[in-house]
Amino acid sequence: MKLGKISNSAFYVMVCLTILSFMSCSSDDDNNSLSGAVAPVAQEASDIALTSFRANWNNVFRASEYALDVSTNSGFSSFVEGFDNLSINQLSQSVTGLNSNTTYYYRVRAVVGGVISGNSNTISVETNTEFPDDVTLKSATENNFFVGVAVSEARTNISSYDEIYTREFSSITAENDMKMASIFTGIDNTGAIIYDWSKVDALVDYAETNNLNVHGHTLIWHRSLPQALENFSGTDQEFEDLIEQYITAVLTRYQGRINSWDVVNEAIDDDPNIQWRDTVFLQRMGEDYVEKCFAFARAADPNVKLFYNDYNMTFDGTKRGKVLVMVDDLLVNDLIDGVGYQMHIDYNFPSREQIQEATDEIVAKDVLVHFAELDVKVNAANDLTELTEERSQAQRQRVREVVEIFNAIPQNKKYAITVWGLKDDDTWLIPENNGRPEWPLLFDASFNKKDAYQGFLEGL
Ligand code: 9MR
Repeated sequence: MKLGKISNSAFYVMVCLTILSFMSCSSDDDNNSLSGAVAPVAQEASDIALTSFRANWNNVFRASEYALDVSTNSGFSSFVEGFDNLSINQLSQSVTGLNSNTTYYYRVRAVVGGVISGNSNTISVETNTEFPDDVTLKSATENNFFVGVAVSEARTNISSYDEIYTREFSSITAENDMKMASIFTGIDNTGAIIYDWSKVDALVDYAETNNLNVHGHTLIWHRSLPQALENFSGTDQEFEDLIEQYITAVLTRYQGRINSWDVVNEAIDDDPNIQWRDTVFLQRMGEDYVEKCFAFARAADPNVKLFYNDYNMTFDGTKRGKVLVMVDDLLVNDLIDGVGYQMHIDYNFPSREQIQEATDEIVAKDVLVHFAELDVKVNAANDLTELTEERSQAQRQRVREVVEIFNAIPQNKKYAITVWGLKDDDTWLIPENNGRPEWPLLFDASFNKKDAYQGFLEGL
């Protein structure tokens, strides 16, 4: 049979139809779907880390590039952002920005002469769950900001505590030992304050021996009132003189050894309509008592950094507004250097956006920022009798968010993140809530690193 002559354009159409029919026949999972467009063979992942891995595949003859998909599901019904048909002109690709402890899937196609192959085989890979032991909170934040821990003098010089304090942290804060009621033990018959410096001295020595910063907490707090001030029968002026005497004595004694102090703690009222909490300090010294205390501190030691510290600042915008006004007022006379946002938060509250907004507002002021007293409740609703894997991962994510937000603050304004205790069973929250189980810290009762600890590192 004699074949008729085929025109150029008809020949072209035929070629196209042939290619199209091949394409429609090739299943997505074919390894060798098209002549000239052989699918690559994906190889096992390498360089697997907490939040990244390297995807690998073999060479396809004459491929000009490859297209990589990464998904958290093996059906590829959604893609990891940035890894949806990503074109690559080499035989491996680093996949970053992932979550730890998560299974990912990847597949790849080859492009040969403008024709795309079917999908390779699918490789699954699980990101790591823990940082290696030589990465510590301290090493990961060096030259960036202090990572502090609330300590008590009674729990120093116990090897299991010491080992973690010195390995993981660059700063300490006394959870209770530097409060007024602990130092100011009475008034003698000449009217002078009687001091007990023993625990403060021991902690400051401990910090120096172990190269730890000390953030002092707290000079003035209505909940740590010495008996002698509670029942004080002298005049208001005599009361104020005692406060000046106290602040001056503490700052003078530890000049150059304690780097910063919470001068006044929790002075703002929670009632939106009331500025100052009703305390003996307000009653005796008047509405400018906060300013007076900061001025006493500045005069006693012009080099120590002076902080105001308060709670609910991340979500109570009204309270925060009042604090910010006070900060502005103190800044007029250069009386304040930093603000502590107490981070007693929940695994699901406040939102990341709320914490970010609160942070932006303090960063806009000319002060250092301290994320103080960090602990993350997971059992406020009392629905757990043990820390579940799910809640533990949620807590890890929360800690990661908090650290990410802090870490993004301009370098010259980052002071410290301080966790409020070392291990879960030491937390103030259990006695505070009549024994309700709680696991709010970075280490468990046996001194093991928790998921929340890994979340801190992930946030950096
Ligand atoms: O954690 C502290 C707890 O051990 C004390 O009993 C309590 C009263 O002194 O203070 C706790 O710490 C508080 C901190 O000093 C200021 N912000 C609120 C903290 C929790 O109450």
